[in-house]
Amino acid sequence: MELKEKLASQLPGWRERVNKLLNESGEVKVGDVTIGQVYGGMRDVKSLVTDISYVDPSEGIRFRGYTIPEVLEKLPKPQGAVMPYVGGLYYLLLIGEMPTSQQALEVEEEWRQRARIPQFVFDVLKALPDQAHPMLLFSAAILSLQHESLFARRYHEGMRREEYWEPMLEDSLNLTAKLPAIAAYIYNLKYRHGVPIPADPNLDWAANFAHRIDISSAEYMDLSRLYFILHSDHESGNASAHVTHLAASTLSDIYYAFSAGLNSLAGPLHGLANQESIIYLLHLLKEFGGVPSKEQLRQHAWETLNAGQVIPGYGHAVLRKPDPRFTAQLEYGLKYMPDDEIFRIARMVYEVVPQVLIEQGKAKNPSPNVDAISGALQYHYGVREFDFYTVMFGVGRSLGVTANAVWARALGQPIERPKSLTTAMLEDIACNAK
Ligand code: CMX
Repeated sequence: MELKEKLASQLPGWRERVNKLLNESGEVKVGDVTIGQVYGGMRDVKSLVTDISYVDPSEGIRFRGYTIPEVLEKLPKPQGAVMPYVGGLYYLLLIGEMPTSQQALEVEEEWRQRARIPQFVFDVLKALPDQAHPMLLFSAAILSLQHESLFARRYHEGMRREEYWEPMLEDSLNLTAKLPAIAAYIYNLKYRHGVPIPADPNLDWAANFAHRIDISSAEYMDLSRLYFILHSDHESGNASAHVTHLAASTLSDIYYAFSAGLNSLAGPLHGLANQESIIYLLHLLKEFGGVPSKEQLRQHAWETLNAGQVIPGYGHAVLRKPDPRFTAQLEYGLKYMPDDEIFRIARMVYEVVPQVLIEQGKAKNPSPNVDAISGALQYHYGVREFDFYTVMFGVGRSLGVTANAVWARALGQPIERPKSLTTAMLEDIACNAK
């Protein structure tokens, strides 16, 4: 597998680079931590490292140095498609080089060969209550796959540290290969006839997801590619990436680690915000019987804030400008569904809510994030079961966190264990600083 050979060839240089940095400059300070940050969710504390993506507060995400428009333009695409192969994006995240068509197709082929899902996964899913949230099903399915972890098996057989990354890569490819099918199975089980739709061997990873939830239009296949690419990675500090990394840092395998990460994605301040956003847009539609006027929406937004609620899809811990993942989806919507009512409400919210948040003066970033509009696009194509949206976010997020996990193993990143203090200690520090 070229992917594996390429990774192996990069490792000696990277190990040397990191060792040199640590040996020669390990004592150099990166920044100071304030009491506000200790008590405030570690915002802006620079204490994680990843070379796979970076979020600039004013520019947004770059994957391996490439902006979203660059990624969408430069990655190889299936014939006739507008959006690229997700396999190419995975290659870029893992290797750091823009893939050729052949390299992107090699990843797609690896996924095709590893996509078989053992029966016990379906049994686990069917055993859960009908009313269980799809994120519970998704996380449980991935956890049950732990049974097949190559890393766990090789570790217990005895494996040299330098070899850890290899079974981690194998596990990551095996896991990511199965996710569109698992997600589609959950969708069909919960909302449709319950009969799985077999994969089409002629379709790529993302298009097969669309096919397997029975939406086979070229437009929705392109949207699926776009959706999974946009949700893949957002550097290391976001909750789902960080939880996955933290869990994996104990040398637990990627199934345990990603299942844990998904459980944090399921929170309304993180991935579940896409579900909350569409609920908000549908509520506006019902309340105003169509697209509200600016003044109606302005008043409504104030009522939401005054009731102590957040406006889902707006604000961000790092970003200070509109999220380019939002912009990419907005552009997609403007091209394919400019007259769709929900999409028009999402646009109206974008026109009104940032100004309201500025006037309220609390949110550090009044702009939309990825979740403000993703549901509107899904809704348009008929994916209206909005409690499923976070599962789709999770399918995308698997790409970034598994790529990071492979590199963390390859570079021997240690178990994560920050130090905690008591409030009394912080009070003493504050007192001595006066
Ligand atoms: N609506 C109302 N209030 C908001 C807000 C919003 N969209 N965004 C921030 N605020 C408030 C915060 O609740 C906080 O209030 P308190 O001081 O009363 O606690 C204050 O503004 C300051 O918050 P902040 O420093 O700007 O934002 P944080 O880094 O603490 O939180 C986030 C970031 C995303 C959790 C927050 O903006 C939020 O709750 N947004 C809505 C939920 C959402 O869209 N989440 C998805 C984020 C993307 C993702 O992970 O998927």
